[in-house]
Amino acid sequence: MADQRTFVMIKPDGVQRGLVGEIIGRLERKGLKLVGLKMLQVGEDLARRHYAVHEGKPFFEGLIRFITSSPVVAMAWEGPDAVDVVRRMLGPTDGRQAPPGTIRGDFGLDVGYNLAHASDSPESAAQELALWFADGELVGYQRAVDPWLREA
Ligand code: D4T
Repeated sequence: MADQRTFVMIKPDGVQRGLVGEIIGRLERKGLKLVGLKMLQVGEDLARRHYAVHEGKPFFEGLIRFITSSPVVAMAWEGPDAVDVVRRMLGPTDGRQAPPGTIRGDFGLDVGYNLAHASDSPESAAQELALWFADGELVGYQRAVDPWLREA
């Protein structure tokens, strides 16, 4: 299984609620590798580009207001099947439907305030990583623990 990279963003509610460490800790403990990380206040332009696929939907303007309302934490995570693995760790969009054990299922009660975003396909991961990170902001490195995470 080839490694993939995926884009993950802890949204304003996750930062405000003090869940940055919890969310990062879960992804770390899973064995995924953190290869990029920054905190930023998202501007209108980046917000609209990131959520361009939802433009025109009834929740779009509220979503832009929410994502620009307070800082977020943008990250790149790497691992086998990382896109799918992280989506399943987040759980379904609406925290009320998300099963316990998932990040949204354990911490969320709302469809909009749903703590974190993760890319939904390898193609959107590539697009989103290019949108959120400049060349040279992502790092590649070996971890001493890597041989203990997967059979050679
Ligand atoms: P993101 O993209 O943030 O990881 O969430 P999902 O991939 O799980 O969900 P999505 O693309 O369908 O929705 C994007 C974003 O919009 C918010 N939203 C969504 C909302 O506020 N009201 C709604 O009715 C829907 C469907 C939540 C996530």
